[in-house]
Amino acid sequence: MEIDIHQLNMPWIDSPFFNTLLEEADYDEEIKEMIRYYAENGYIIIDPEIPEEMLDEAVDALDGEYKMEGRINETRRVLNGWRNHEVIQKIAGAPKVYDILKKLYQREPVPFQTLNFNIGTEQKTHSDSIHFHCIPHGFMCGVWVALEDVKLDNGPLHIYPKSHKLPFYDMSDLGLSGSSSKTEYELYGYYEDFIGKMAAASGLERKLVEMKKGQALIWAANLLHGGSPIERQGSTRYSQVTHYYFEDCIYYTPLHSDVAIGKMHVRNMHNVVTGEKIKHKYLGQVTNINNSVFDKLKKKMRRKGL
Ligand SMILES: O=C(O)CCC(=O)C(=O)O
Ligand SMILES: [Fe+2]
Repeated sequence: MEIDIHQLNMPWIDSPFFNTLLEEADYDEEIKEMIRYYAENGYIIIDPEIPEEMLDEAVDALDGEYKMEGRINETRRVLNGWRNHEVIQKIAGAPKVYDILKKLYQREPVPFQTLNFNIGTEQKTHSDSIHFHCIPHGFMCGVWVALEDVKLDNGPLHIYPKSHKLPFYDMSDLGLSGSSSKTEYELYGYYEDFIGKMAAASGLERKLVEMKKGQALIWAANLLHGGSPIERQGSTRYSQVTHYYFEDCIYYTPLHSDVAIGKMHVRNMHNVVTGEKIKHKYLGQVTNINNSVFDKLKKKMRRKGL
């Protein structure tokens, strides 16, 4: 029996045969270099070729959202603004971004969530995989678009280059039961504390990322990142993050799961560009995996008025 290294069920950037696969690929050297850089460092900065008017239109749309009573919660973020603003949907579906993501992952991108901000998030270091994991692993990335210049003083992103190669830490690795969460973020503080200490112990460099208006940063699923402190009081940091999965996976949230005992919070999502419901697939077959764990959690939260 012989396995075909071209048919493995994993992102090619994570394949043990990546060098051979890339060498064989029909791309010019510049594109190969971009893919190699991403595979090695877990991020790249690109020009997503989004017209300037579109960036400005998104800022105006956000100003409208932030003025609306009851729309924004204490996290100060606009969640899934694509439902109300075509421009957010267009940024998520930027052709150049799709083109690059297809090259990086060799599968069709599936944008499933947008987040917009008007100021820095100051979010602690984390890997998106704790929220957005999948089987097979690794078919997820974030695309962060600067809607204005981001400097060192208005809460830039920080990243740990190469940290995507660290192990993925599940809640059970921390001695915690994700599916026992009584609220959405009950255990998240423990996770953040662990990741902060783990990142420092890793010896990896923490890098602040300055970006020009219109540039985008793509990070791989497990890359450690967060928002840095806002040093200039009152400064804005308009931005859009679109989170993408790729086709042909089961998508779930480890923060609320205990996979080893069959408790998996699978995600109920829509493609933010097409509006279609996203199907879960296992080895090419659509699977109607149920979401009972999270449904119970939501019911519990509702009962408690949370
Ligand atoms: O914009 C930021 O500061 C961080 C956002 C982030 O981590 C995310 O959306 O996954
Ligand atoms: Fe994140």
